[in-house]
Amino acid sequence: MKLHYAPGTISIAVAIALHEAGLDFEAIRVDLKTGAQTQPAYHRINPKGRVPALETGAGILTETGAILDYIAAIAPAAGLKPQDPFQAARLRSVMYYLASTMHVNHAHRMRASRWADSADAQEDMRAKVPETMADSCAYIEQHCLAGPFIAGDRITVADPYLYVICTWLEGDGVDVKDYPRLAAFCDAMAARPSVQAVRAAGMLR
Ligand SMILES: N[C@@H](CCC(=O)N[C@@H](CS)C(=O)NCC(=O)O)C(=O)O
Repeated sequence: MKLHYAPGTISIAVAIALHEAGLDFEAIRVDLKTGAQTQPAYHRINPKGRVPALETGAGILTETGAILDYIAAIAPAAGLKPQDPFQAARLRSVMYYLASTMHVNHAHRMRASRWADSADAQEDMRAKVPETMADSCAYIEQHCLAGPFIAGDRITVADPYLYVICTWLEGDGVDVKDYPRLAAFCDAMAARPSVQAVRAAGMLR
């Protein structure tokens, strides 16, 4: 498989999950700084112009949550999603929240121009990020960590998703130490060989 990624972005959740699943992959860097994601060559991979995109034997997948779900499904021995239908759906509900709310809150800092043209409106959006990200952290802290990890004692594919978003918190003006369970989760993730491998590869800041 080929993972199209950019360092520090949500695409690194996929890299971590591939390591956790024990699946080999080729990492192809997309240079967001030079706008490679806006070029026709990359639009042929992902017409949305975003990372991640995962080239599989069956075709190309986009959207972090869907890719993570796929990784859990093709590597069942790694046990990266619960067998129980309710618990599996609960895991997906956390990933949908990360995709639809927490990642979008964060994007208002660097990508405000997606939603407004005027400099004032964009500045208002940027100013709101510490508050909306803190709200998301409080929700995760109180409702989403069933144990040290999202599903309890075992790591699942939702954990790399949350972890990569947590690496953005400092830049978003949020101190993870204000959320003790989330801070412990981050420490547990940082200690994993999968996370250390992507860090050593320069994929995570
Ligand atoms: N919903 C998408 C969002 C992907 C996304 O926004 N990725 C960002 C990096 S974190 C990106 O590619 N940004 C490039 C751009 O906006 O031009 C997913 O989860 O895969």
